[in-house]
Amino acid sequence: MAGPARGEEAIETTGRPATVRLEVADEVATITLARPGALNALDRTMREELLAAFRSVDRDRAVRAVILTAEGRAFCAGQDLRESFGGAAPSLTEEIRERYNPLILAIHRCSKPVIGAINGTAAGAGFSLALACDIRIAAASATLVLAFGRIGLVPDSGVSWFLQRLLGSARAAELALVGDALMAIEAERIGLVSHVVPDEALDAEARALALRLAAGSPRALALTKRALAFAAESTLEVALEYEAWLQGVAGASADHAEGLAAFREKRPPRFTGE
Ligand code: T3D
Repeated sequence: MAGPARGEEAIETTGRPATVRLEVADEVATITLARPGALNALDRTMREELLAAFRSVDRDRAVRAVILTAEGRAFCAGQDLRESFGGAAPSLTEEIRERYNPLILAIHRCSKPVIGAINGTAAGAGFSLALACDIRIAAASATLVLAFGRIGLVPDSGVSWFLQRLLGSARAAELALVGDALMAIEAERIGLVSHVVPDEALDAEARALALRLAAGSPRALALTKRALAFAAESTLEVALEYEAWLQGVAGASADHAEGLAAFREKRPPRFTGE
């Protein structure tokens, strides 16, 4: 794979044309799924390239916010079913453990805020990719569908974990068991996506939000993500203690000093991540 991105680059791991593009501009990385002819279904190469892209932006100090989006009329149709073998080897357990779970963790644990710009259908593991993002914005024509049950599989790649936390158990059970497609507007109503925007405005809206995030303190944003992830698993007492500890870290940073100075001088802060 090529090194950290400047301008636009394709992530290639196999010598084949890249299926994922990574572009960095104005401290915002845009990761684009680029197999529109297959509705951006995840084949093995694409999963590897997507993982490489997230690892790259996580390491790259020049990146302060990330957008995950896709080319064409779909966001991602999930596992490429032309690559699936049903009951034949290799076992799906191993496949999910080795190929999907690291990808979901890389997105969710990315130290930069990740915006999912859902441009079209997100199905199966494509739905999971969207759920792993911190914030989701959807194009009005997008739909989200837990397609797993339709092919006799169970929701994977974090669906059971994310859905219950985002929606509560009853709504999560309905979605997971019934599996009806959700139109973007309904997904917004139940809180699964933050905003629905006209299709043609999606890129600009996602970018505007990413630029706002990129202007924030990288350190504070990374610690905020850690606080949220930690609190989801802990009691109030333990979460309070963790917040206090994180605040000690943030409070000792140059970014905090800069934030205070900017407040006193009535000017926008210039955060460096130090
Ligand atoms: O196997 C493992 O490794 C386990 C991992 C599981 C994780 C998963 O993600 S399981 C879920 C896999 N995904 C699905 O089951 C979704 C299947 N696709 C659909 O349900 C529908 O295609 C969509 C809802 C995504 C879109 O519907 P629509 O009507 O807009 O499009 P279409 O006509 O169904 O599909 C257009 C083309 O894309 C078509 O190809 P063709 O006939 O034009 O040559 C279709 O076969 C292809 N396509 C759609 N989804 C996939 C796909 N090809 C490969 N894999 C796909 N997932």
